[in-house]
Amino acid sequence: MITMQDIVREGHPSLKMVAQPVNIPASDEEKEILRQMIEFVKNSQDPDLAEKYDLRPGIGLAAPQINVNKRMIAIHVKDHKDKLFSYALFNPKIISHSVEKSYLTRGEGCLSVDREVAGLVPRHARIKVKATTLDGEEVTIRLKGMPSIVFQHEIDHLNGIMFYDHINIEDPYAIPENAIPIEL
Ligand code: SB7
Ligand code: NI
Repeated sequence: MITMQDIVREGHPSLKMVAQPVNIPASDEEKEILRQMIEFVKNSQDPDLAEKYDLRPGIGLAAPQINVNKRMIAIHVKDHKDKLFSYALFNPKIISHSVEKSYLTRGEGCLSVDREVAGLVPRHARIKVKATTLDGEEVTIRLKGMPSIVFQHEIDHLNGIMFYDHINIEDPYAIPENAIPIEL
């Protein structure tokens, strides 16, 4: 089982690397790691399990955060209408995105960052992602709102990019141009 002890923190080289694509069909070992990743994300949102295992609630996880340098992400998050977006994916790729942006009004955090980082993180408002599921099926997923932001946060991890790399250093709370505010 994955716990916080497995999560690498800022300063670890894994977080700055471009992760390797997974050869499809994925190996049993790769599938098992991805299954554990989605399990961790779900467990971290269960109050009893989170307390028992001292998990910080997370809505997503990327393999480099557990020091696995492969293109795998797990996401378990609800949108503003309470619709669940639960995905465990290999080789996720943004194949198109809106010009319009969005941002969380309260900024972002990261399980690999043990400090509050102030500032707004501009993201694409809408994205289309192509990926392969645990069952080996190729899927195309259209996302907006919070799920779109979480996908972009996780895919960034696969490219060695942290959420704060997007924050305007001169003025962290400058409202991004042409962007939809999203309240958490
Ligand atoms: C706020 C939090 C996350 C994504 C977008 C906005 C995920 C936090 C957990 N992670 O560090 C996953 O990489
Ligand atoms: Ni993160």
